[in-house]
Amino acid sequence: MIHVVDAINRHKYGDMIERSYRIRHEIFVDERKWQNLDRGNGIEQDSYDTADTVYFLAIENGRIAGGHRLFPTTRSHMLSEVFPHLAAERGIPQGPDIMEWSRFFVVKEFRGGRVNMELMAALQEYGLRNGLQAVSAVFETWWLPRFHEAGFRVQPLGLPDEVDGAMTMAGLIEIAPQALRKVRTVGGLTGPVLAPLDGRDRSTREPVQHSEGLHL
Ligand code: A1S
Ligand code: SAM
Repeated sequence: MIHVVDAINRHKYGDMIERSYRIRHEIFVDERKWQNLDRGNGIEQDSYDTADTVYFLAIENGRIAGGHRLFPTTRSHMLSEVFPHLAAERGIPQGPDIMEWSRFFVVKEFRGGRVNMELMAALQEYGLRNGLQAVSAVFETWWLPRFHEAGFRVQPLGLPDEVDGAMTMAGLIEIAPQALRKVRTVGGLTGPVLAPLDGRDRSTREPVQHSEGLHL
């Protein structure tokens, strides 16, 4: 199951978010070698880890197996502050119904299967429950076939460019019932992946029936 953690329910997750920063350091600094994120303290945390950040954590038997995060585009965010040139063609999408998606990871021993698919499905499920139209993201181009296979529609915001030795682009990913349906089918998921209640707002807590008959 995927747990949604934000400022409202963070106290219920003890030190899970702190632990996720350490895992992010192992994955993004040590494994991916994104050296500009290294603060030398074993914790990977940037300006987009704030009280406004919504964290998604895959928790398996009390252990973090993966995660990602969303940050409001109504604030300065990674695309607007660090990578605006990647959105030179279509501009930077901003609004209350668009969030920026980043730091997607699966811990090594959980790779190659269900955790990845659950984390992908969690994005669509959360987005549909919370009225998001889309998420923006800056990603290496090898994500495009992954998005396609999962049924996510991506609108490129500009031309790809090299970042840290990797071809990287910005895109707007649609939140849509058909994407949730497809990712569930491809991932062999039989229903909602978001963990039921954790003290957050009503929309995230209670499963609902989407207007197109989809069980969220
Ligand atoms: C990005 C921002 C997001 C918000 C979008 O047969 P393989 O091993 O070649 O199959 C692989 C590759 O096709 C591809 N892939 C994974 N990592 C790649 C890389 N660094 N460069 C090029 N292609 C890569 O995905 C296939 C499956 O990968 P996997 O690791 O066996 O399994 P899984 O469970 O799908 O996990 C994929 C991720 C990317 C989540 C996992 O490898 C991971 O956590 N990597 C480190 C963190 C990371 O790079 N995150 C993306 C940046 S945020
Ligand atoms: N969208 C990605 C993510 O999910 O975190 C980051 C963008 S790009 C694929 C990877 C590059 O962005 C790496 O060189 C990484 O060091 C850099 N990067 C990630 N977060 C950053 C930040 N807050 N400030 C500056 N560079 C950052």
